[in-house]
Amino acid sequence: LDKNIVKHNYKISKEDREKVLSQKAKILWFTGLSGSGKSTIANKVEQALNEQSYKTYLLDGDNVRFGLNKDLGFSDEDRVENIRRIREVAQLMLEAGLIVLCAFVSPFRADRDALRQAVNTGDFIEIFVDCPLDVCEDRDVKGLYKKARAGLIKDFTGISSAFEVPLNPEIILNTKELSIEKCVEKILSLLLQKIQNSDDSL
Ligand code: ADX
Repeated sequence: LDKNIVKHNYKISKEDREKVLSQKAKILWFTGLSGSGKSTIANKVEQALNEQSYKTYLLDGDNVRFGLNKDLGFSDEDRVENIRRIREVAQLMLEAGLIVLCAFVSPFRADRDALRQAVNTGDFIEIFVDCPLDVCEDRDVKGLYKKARAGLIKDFTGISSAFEVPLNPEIILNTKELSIEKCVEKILSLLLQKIQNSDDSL
């Protein structure tokens, strides 16, 4: 960090922006193996919120890696940097008053916890999209597991790279057992409950 940088205090706060938008800002963080259902569920949740006129934005691993993070690969080091940048973007969007949905494998606990610690308790909702590896591998929507097993992709999460299971997520969704609709319902009910409970000044 350059010693000559001094932080400027903004005159408008997160609360001011939330008031204008008539909503409470939150981060919904989806973590889980590739093929577990993160993007599918996050998209459905965003659709439901959008229909109810909530202001949202969806950050998704595959998409962000086409732009902001296109210089990053899948080594441990690059994954840490991937999530660090996403954390910064998500925090800015939270400050802007949005409900931010983040769908990333985000395999390392410390990286996810860093965001929890950086924002107000209650603003961060960690959703563990918990699907057994063999089910993700059977689905193999993108054909990546087959390639990883054949040794064509190195550092593949669940096969040749670690996934650290969340210890205290707000929501666990077993997508092997639970329908997408049930998963969406579960998220919406917790989110709306949290929004209403913190809803003192709207
Ligand atoms: S993260 O681990 O750094 O959080 P991120 O969510 O951005 O990963 O990207 C994961 C997506 O990239 C997966 O959904 C998958 O389609 C693709 N992918 C390509 N190579 C790998 C790999 N080695 N490990 C995991 N996912 C990979």
